[in-house]
Amino acid sequence: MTVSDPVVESIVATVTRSATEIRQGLVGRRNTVDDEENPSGETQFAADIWADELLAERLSTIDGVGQYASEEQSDVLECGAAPGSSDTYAVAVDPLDGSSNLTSNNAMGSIFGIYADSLPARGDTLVAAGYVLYGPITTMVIATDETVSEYELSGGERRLIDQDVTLPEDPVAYGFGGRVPNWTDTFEAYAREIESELKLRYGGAMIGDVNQVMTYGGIFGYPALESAPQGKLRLQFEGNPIGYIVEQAGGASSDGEQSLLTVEPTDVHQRTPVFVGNDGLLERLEASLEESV
Ligand code: AHM
Ligand code: MG
Repeated sequence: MTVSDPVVESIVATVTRSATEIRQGLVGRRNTVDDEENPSGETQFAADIWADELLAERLSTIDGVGQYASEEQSDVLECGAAPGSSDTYAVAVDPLDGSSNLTSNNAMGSIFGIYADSLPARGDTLVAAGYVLYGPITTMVIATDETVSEYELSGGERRLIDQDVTLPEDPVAYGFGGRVPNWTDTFEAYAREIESELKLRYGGAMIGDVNQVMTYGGIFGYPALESAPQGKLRLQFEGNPIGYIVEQAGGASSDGEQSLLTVEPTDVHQRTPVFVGNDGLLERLEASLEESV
């Protein structure tokens, strides 16, 4: 199965091919790099820098990709005609999501969003988004405006295993980031309700945790913290692509007040609270955050 837009298909094929190499290249790149921080002020692992260089080189040279941006680089790379004009897109990437899990050898991911507009762009200008999950096997989920599909990746190829991924109606799993003492009172009250209804599944890599929600239904959230009112995750590289994927699969996304896809971006590296999952759970979340405790 191919994606109907040729530029989008090229991007997806390139990520597919690269994912196998990224997975193999993790060996020997689990160390942090002294004095290196990403634009969000976080320590970088050797694998973060390497995966970004590999994807930047390959994605920026695709005809029809006008901008490449990544969580690991301060500046947007201009590499073609301005996105928005003549079938040119901007690609925003989190090359290695959850890379602190390299130390403990747990799941990680790669995330990409393909925007029809110049970065920073609203999530509702995404034409496709996807993620790779490096679990016991490597899988990829791709959302377009037509459908959400899941693939198994092997040897640089992808094999379709589900061409219509939808969130199960009866939610089972939840995972919330940040330390409980740093949560706001309103979010803590909501979390207490949810933990009495659903099963905790939190592994410290958003992609692993979101894939639990995609598989079993439920909610993933990284909320605003008392110490970090904008939360931890980034809108362009994480919030928008995941919000788009979950919404296309029949679920909902929110920054606590509105769909992530309608948030007006001001900066490529801006952070946002991120919530994705079943509609009903997201509605309750937004109602709870409005209340005072
Ligand atoms: P990263 O993309 O720099 O690895 O950071 C994002 C990760 C998410 O995958 C995950 O949900 C979150 O950070 C975990 O943060 P914490 O360690 O605070 O639970
Ligand atoms: Mg990330």
